[in-house]
Amino acid sequence: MKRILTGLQPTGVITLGNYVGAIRKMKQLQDEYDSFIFVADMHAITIPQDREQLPKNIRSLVALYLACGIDPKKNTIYIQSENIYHANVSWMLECNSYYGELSRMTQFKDKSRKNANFTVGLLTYPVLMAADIIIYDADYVPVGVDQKQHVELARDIAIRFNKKYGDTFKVPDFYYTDTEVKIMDLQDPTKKMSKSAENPKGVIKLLDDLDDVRKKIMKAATDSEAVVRFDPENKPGVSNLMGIYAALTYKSMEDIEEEFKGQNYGTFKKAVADVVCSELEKIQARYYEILNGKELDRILDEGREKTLAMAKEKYEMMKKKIGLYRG
Ligand code: ATP
Ligand code: LTN
Repeated sequence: MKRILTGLQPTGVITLGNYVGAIRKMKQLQDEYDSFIFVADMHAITIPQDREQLPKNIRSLVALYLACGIDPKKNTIYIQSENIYHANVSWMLECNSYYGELSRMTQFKDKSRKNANFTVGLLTYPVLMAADIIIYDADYVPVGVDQKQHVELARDIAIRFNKKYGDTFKVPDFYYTDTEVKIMDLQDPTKKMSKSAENPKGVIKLLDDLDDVRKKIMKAATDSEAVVRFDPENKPGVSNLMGIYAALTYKSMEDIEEEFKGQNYGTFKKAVADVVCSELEKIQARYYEILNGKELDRILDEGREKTLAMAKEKYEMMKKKIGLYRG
């Protein structure tokens, strides 16, 4: 059975973008693949985090995975920082990665531009991500398109290590779907919907109050043409709402255009709000039950023990190949 693996950062409540871009893909694939999903908490500290809030976010993210339908019987679920091998493997990979390739990563360029005093962790972030992936010999990595470049770097690093030290890692691949959607900010549809956006009105979080969700959608930026037509370049707001509607109903853009032919944006937005709220309502109902139950810790303990044993094996193999042992 081929293996898929993904992680999300516990940097706040996850968004509709994270759900469609990553979690829901994992849910759809969990029957066909050996599935690994984790909390990328060490990636989260590449930018400052509140130390009281972070543990709450970590727990909440796991509860959200489960509430979104990630089945603990079909997935290995764990927390990155509970496994010391990720950072150790990452160091060995860092010593086989280049400053040039890391400084060219789009995410690094964006985030370092926002804060001149950025940490080195922001630069080496994709190497830790490569470690997360290749320690477990993952075949495919289901992430949103914004993370594709990092998966390609993980490929390059795996290939380079294999060439230099002999076959050690499986070379991973970005997981492509035919319905790849990048959900954009509702207020500024030229930017991706992001957990850390400054304006909360443009972002739908999975635990948002449903009345607020409805308001945010009804107030989403559109245009003056008053035609529901998919044209991301000239009609980014309407196209984004169509993308959300398509992702949740599995309808094609043509079908959606047909469905709302001759109707105004108010009617269209109401339909989008209805499908979003009905999806979130189900998730929220399960979330609170799971968050307060005992099951969550048992699942995480099991995930930790399983991944520690797997990662240790790879780590020892790497040490031997590199020559890190008593002569
Ligand atoms: P932050 O804003 O804190 O940087 P983020 O919202 O971009 O975070 P991540 O934790 O970096 O979220 O990403 C989690 C997963 O969600 C990744 O696989 C990423 O590709 C995917 N993702 C994030 N935003 C979107 C989006 N707007 N549309 C589709 N997929 C997305
Ligand atoms: N960088 C990813 C989170 C992440 C990840 C990974 C995703 C860390 N390690 C390994 C897939 C595989 C992000 O979504 N921001």
